[in-house]
Amino acid sequence: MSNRTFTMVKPDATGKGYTGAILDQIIKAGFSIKAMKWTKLTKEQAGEFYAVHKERPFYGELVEFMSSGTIVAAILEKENAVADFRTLIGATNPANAEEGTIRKKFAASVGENAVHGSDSDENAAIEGDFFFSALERF
Ligand code: RTP
Ligand code: MG
Repeated sequence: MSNRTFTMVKPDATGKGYTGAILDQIIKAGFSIKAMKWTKLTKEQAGEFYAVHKERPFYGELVEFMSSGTIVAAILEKENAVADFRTLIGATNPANAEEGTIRKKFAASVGENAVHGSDSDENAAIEGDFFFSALERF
């Protein structure tokens, strides 16, 4: 089991000024930041990042949304990082998310749900490599 995961603060949350509060909750939950950048994806980059969802009905909407504003991408470290981070963010649909989770507090809808969290160790590594070169991480 790896001790790293990858996250993005999504455009809805950066646009509403929630970035600081979300990062604060992540750090207070015991994650340390091993790389971070504030950036904006092109449609092509968002499409490539979410290529696993290409056949899903929401793919077009997802790509539009994820390229619609700035995002904060980060590599996080903690024991049991992938599973613990998904517990911290809560269910994909904020209506189903536990009280106190990041999505419950900051997300508006299933599409615009404030944060991304990797779903496996393998994808955490792939997603971290998508955003960060060896020089940008430690
Ligand atoms: P994420 O990858 O962003 O951490 O979210 P997740 O694992 O909880 O959910 P996933 O199934 O991987 O879906 C990726 C993102 O697509 C959008 N989505 N929209 N309209 C819809 O029904 C729908 N379903 C998913 C969400 O932004 C979701 O986070
Ligand atoms: Mg996912």
